[in-house]
Amino acid sequence: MPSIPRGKFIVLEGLDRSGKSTQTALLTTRLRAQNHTVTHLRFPDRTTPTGTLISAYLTGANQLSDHAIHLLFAANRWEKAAEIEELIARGEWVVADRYYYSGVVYSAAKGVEGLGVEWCRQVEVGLPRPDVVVVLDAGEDVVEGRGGFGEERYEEKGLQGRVREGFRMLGGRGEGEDLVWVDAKGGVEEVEIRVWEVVEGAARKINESGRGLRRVGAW
Ligand code: NYM
Ligand code: MG
Repeated sequence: MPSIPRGKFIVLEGLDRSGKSTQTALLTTRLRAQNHTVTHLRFPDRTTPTGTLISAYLTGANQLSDHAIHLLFAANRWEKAAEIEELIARGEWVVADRYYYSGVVYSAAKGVEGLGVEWCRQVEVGLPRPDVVVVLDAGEDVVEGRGGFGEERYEEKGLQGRVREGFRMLGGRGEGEDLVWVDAKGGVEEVEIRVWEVVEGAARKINESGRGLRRVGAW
């Protein structure tokens, strides 16, 4: 009898208000309808102790140094690392709304001395590496016009533009082949179909190759 294929680790990335929450929810629903067991994660996970601090920082309720908040975001992922590996090994799927790519590019987009991409990425090395990262591509001109934009720290057009450039830069460096851009400007259903094509293709390749889950490597 063939053994059960391992689970898949899928990440959706993009600017604020690019539709990640909607699309991760739709993807999760679709996978469950196909009888997969799916854990839907969201980073930052605001429910844990580190997440509470992060949330207060984002809403402006507390102040933290740029390095300290960067490390909290990373810690908030490391809290979930072992769980992700266990779920995948058991044949289950993990769908995450943001991951370390946001961690690197948002912090680096601040332009703070000593907080460049290499420094920022170092604390992410060793985390479970996603099988595919779908980057929902809607530019800063699009997202700034969407409802709710500007409510939290970082939701500012100039920074979002630098974040978008940051995602492009990650696509051209080590493990950049994991990132796949999907046009996120159309309707929800249109975008969902595009996301699904990417995810289905990635899953098929993994099942064919039998490749295991990897870890984020150093640059
Ligand atoms: N963000 C998110 C970071 O700055 N670093 C990270 O590691 C992660 C995961 O937090 N503006 C930023 C991006 C968002 C903000 O995320 C909150 P969301 O998905 O808008 O709740
Ligand atoms: Mg947001």
